[in-house]
Amino acid sequence: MSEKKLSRTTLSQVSASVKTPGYTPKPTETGVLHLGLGAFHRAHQAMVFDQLLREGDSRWGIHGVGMTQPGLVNKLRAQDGLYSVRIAGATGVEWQVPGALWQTSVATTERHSVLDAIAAPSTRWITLTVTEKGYTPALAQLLIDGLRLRHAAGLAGLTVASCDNLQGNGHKLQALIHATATAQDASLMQWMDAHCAFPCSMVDRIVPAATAEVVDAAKAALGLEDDCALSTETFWEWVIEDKFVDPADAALLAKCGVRVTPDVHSYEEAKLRMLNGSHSAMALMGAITGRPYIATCIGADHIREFVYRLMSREVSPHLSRADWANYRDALIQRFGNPYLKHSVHQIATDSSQKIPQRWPPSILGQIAKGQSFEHHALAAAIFLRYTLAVDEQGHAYTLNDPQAESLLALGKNQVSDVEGSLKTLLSREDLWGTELPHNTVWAERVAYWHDQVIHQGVDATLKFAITLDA
Ligand code: CS2
Repeated sequence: MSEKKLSRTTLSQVSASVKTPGYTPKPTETGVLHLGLGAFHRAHQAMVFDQLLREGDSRWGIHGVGMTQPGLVNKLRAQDGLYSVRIAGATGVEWQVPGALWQTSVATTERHSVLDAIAAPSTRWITLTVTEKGYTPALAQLLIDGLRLRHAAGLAGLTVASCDNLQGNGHKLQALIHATATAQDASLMQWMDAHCAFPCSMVDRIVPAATAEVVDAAKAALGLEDDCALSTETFWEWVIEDKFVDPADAALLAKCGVRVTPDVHSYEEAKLRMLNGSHSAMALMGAITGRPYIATCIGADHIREFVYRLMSREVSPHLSRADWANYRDALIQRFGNPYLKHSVHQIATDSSQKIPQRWPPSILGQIAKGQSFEHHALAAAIFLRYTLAVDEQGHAYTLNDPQAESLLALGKNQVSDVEGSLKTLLSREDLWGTELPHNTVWAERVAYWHDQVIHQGVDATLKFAITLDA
């Protein structure tokens, strides 16, 4: 049975049409420690590092760390760190097996090996995709403890690249580390600020959580079983601030198609507000109307038109990314990719942590210009309806969110006390920031759309909204 599974031993049996790594792992030379070994990293940065390794630069092998769950790490270990990626776009479908994952750990049970990796002489980079809710003192403490060992060993500093969907992610991470450090860490912090680099970065590639369909397709494509197979799109973008411990990394990454620039901000804001902002809105709509995937949502004319208007009218006026119209049009195409079975419930997960980066900046921008924010008000109303945890066909769904308890309480109340629950929702600074909770017009418009959503349903309300000229 095991010889039929993808591994370093069976790699040579993989079908010839699949691109496989032509290099041998050198675990003692592992150069990148990655925290947050999910689907995204494996189909994004790991493929960039794979490209560098293919070119013979052996400093980019990855030590991948699962933060809490051992499940995926165990499966990857059984396959010697190998997995396949289906890359699907308008031009067709390709399969690739990247070979960059050389070592793995689970942070909760193998903390020492993560610390050792931070303090290993070969380590040059730390990359992070720990999700919005992962930026906790525990994460900072892990980095502090590792950097302490590294500093004590007299080694060079590291490039520490946060790749999460947070504005100014590099600054946020560095600030979190400072906020967590104690007085005894003062000289360590001085060393860190002087010798480590925290570039901000924007990462973009749609990589849904793996499904049984992809695992089956991988078996057919590879001729071997692959329990860790992933599906993604052709498009990928990685924009990273030109701020590296080793300045020569800039040219190496740029050669692989990474955009290295002093201005990540304009890319970050466009991505968070256009892609992720639309994603969150569609995910909530899909959850309530029973549409399972983003592609199903964007396939409905009225949802596509709504998303197009949301981006064009309320998001774009506040972006500094010059080519936003091309980005928007490409996004509409990308959302419709039939190969990406991107579950709306996956994207609705942690909405309370995602919405603050994705919606309020556009709403506040519109308010400052005296312009309409009806699309975002309707999205906020849909968010409140989503907290009912039952779709319009009467099927219950789970709210996976660190704020699930307070959101579910809101959800229940909206039936008996609409005004009270709207007030509670819209006064939450953790969701909307400090300014929006005091805006009465915003509150009125969300209340208006919520009433429509509850009485007419989401689809009818969206169809009505796109007839308005606002
Ligand atoms: C999505 C993102 O799950 C989500 O919240 O919006 O994972 C999105 O697919 C990526 O940021 C695309 O780059």
